[in-house]
Amino acid sequence: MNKLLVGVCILLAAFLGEGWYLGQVQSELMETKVELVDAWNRIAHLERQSRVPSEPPMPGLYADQQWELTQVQAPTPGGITTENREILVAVLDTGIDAKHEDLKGKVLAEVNFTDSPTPHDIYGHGTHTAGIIAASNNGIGITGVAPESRLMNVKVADDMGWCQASVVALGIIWAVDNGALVINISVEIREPSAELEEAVNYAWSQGAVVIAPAGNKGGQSPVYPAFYANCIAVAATRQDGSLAPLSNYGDWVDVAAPGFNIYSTLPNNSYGYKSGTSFAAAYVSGLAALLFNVVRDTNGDNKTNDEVRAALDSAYSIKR
Ligand SMILES: [Ca+2]
Ligand SMILES: [Ca+2]
Repeated sequence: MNKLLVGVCILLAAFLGEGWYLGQVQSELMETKVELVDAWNRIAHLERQSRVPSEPPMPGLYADQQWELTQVQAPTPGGITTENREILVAVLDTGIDAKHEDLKGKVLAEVNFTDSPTPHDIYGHGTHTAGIIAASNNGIGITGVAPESRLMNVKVADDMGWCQASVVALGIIWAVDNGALVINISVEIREPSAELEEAVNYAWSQGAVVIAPAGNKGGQSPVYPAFYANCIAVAATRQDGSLAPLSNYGDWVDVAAPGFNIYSTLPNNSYGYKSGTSFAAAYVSGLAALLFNVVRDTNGDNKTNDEVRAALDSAYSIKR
């Protein structure tokens, strides 16, 4: 637990934009340092922009700490070049309300692996996740972490929020085969599944990153797929940067991100707050989408998911 708290403090410092943060990223990824600064500036810009009254607080905002963000040199809106590719993010969840005013035009593909009669989001979880990642920067509602990214609605959890490992595995394979580079799986499954692990490994082998919540039991027990080596496990922090009480933690958790009282899109053009490691995972998926724009294949393996993961690990990791 002490190690985790240290990590959370480090995470908090990262969000403050302190020099050591960029320094660490730069030292580990010299090739991409300028681009990473751009990505960071972009995020800082989005957070400041969200103070405009027409756009209520962005998910996960450290509202009390925004004055630190003003210390970061942010580009003007017209000068943003970081997000020049439309990265495809698969949202494996309870579906997405693709007609939401803040998600219109975002969902390029949808598939329903559940018994529900519709791929749309009845339960309300997947639409919230989708907004954190990709809500439009359009002067209404909220702005997602990667507002230029595009989404795949891969419904793997039913209208009560339940899902099975084998179904999630199918969803992962479908998403990868249809071009997703970021696979956000905001579900937690208690029992390990060889099928699920194989699907995660397949996604990694095809150049995608897989991101999943560490779980909401407030303990150290692993959940899946987050526990698997090729999946980035995300714990949730509160507004003050401390670990959210509901968040799981432990040596198997990779990074931490905002996941408490997160404001985002809900079905039928509404908005609201939710808490949980699911939403922390969504935040990291948005960052991953941004990073796919800026990293280069520094080790020559013809994939950039390893560089994206390295950047996330170095900037947001829970030090052990
Ligand atoms: Ca918006
Ligand atoms: Ca590479």
